[in-house]
Amino acid sequence: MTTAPALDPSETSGAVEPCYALLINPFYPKDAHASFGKHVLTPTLALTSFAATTPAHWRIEYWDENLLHGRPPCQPMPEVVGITVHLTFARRAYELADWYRAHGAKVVLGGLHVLSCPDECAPHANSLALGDGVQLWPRILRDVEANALQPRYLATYENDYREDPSPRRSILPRKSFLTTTSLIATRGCHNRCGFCYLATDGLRMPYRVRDPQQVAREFEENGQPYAVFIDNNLGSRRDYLHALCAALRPLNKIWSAAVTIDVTDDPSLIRNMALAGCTGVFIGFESLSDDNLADSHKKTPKTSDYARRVRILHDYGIQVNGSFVLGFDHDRKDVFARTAEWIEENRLECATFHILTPYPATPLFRQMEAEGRILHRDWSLYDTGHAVFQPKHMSREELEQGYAWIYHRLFSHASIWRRRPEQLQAVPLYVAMSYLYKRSNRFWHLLIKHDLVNPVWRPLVEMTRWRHVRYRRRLVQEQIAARAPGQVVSAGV
Ligand code: B12
Ligand code: SF4
Repeated sequence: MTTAPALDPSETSGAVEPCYALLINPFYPKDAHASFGKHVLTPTLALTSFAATTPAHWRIEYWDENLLHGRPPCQPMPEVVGITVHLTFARRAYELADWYRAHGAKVVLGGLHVLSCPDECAPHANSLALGDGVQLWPRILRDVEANALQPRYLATYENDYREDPSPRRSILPRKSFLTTTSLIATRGCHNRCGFCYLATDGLRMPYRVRDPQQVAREFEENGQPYAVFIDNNLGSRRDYLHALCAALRPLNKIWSAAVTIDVTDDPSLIRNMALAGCTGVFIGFESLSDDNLADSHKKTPKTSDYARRVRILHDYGIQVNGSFVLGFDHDRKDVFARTAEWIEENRLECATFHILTPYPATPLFRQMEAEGRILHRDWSLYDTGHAVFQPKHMSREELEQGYAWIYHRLFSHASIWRRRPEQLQAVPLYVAMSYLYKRSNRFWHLLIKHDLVNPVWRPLVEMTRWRHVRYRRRLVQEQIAARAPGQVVSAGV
């Protein structure tokens, strides 16, 4: 889980096959403190989103190096290799790019890191895609065919998102992920936190939404019981989320999504989410210190109100995966223990931790740089598991040790048990899921390598769906029983 497959420079490759494009998601080392399972939960939409715009006479193949099936194919050699680049796996992306170029393919690099550091990427590519691949990919392939490939292509995110085609999920290996239904309904976010990638220079991503019916159709058509919304914040516009829930509700499926805690301002929205199949939310609490949140310009309710808001989600059977950033300027050495205690007290079923990471070209990076606190520019360590800047109130080693400690504590038997849901019927599935996700790192590479991820996980997902459908019926019946005379309640679940 930590070493990429070798690329032998002397290896012979096949002849170049015209109009054959290979799309690669490069390997990245997995953090052993966190769950290896998270990497096969659901695939990124980076490649499938623009693969949908490939002209019919092109053959297209998808290769995710993180599925541990060895090095990407080269017999025959693709005419075009498209690689998505994030900072943590930029080095591997360049290795792949250099290898494929040396063997006759044309390499196109795209993704977030290409947008933030184009000059660093340029020497490794025939062409760079800066911005939205959905608009650029057909142009790039047309230019390849005309032998007129440009060094750079640029597209903004200001187009009408509703016009985008559905991602081409048929190219994904279905057995390799818990679900291949990664869905996206919105682009952008109403917030602009200084540490978030959305604040990267040159990335203008106005808030846009897709047609709820189209999103529901994609969910239905992909035939899986569970979907993960990969939106930055599915709750940015509440009227839209209400409409999306109405479209998802008749499917009788389950899903999870990232939202900000202020969605709980409107408990009727939480109820609608539950009725539409939401079983879990990923919430960026970021910090339990109001000062840290103010520094990062996150518009969020007071931290003293977080516990009440978590209860609203739990009351509707929605599990909470809390995301916490460690190492902010108001964090002292007690931040680890305090955060762990709060998570256990409020029974967050799952938690994810990140060491504060100043991504290049963001306001946070500029601030740290101006203060002389950036320790190095080895992007492979900008993976939120390493301290890459000098923290204010602790040493860099203390921050990394605290990060390891808090994961260890939250993945312990005692902590898993302390955080079990209050609804008794939900406990057995919670325990099974927690052990598979949090305590099986020694088995994950076997499940991944032998295509067993979906077969092993799927029964638990089906049971969760089945339990949730019954829970929804009960919710509606309770409302019917409590309704005022003459009030009409929809019984459809
Ligand atoms: C799904 C996801 C994951 C999945 C899968 C990751 C994977 N690489 O396989 C999992 C859960 C495993 C994961 C893990 C991590 N992730 Co992640 N993840 C996401 C998420 C939620 C969605 C990605 C996605 O599908 N976006 C939608 C697609 C359509 O957008 P896109 O990738 O930008 O692609 C478009 C363009 O960039 C372009 N494009 C992209 N590639 C290419 C290639 C070519 C050839 C072309 C032409 C165009 C093109 O076209 C696309 C359509 O417009 C994003 C947040 C987000 N909403 O984007 C975070 C995000 C990418 N993750 C992030 C991070 C930090 C991580 C972790 C390091 C966190 C951690 N500590 O565990 C790990 C490690 C993984 C890693 N090293 O990349 C950060 C990256 C920050 C940065 N500046 O690079 C993000 C932005 C989250 C955030 N808010 O900070 N992640
Ligand atoms: S709320 Fe989340 S997605 Fe939105 S800007 Fe802040 S960190 Fe980024």
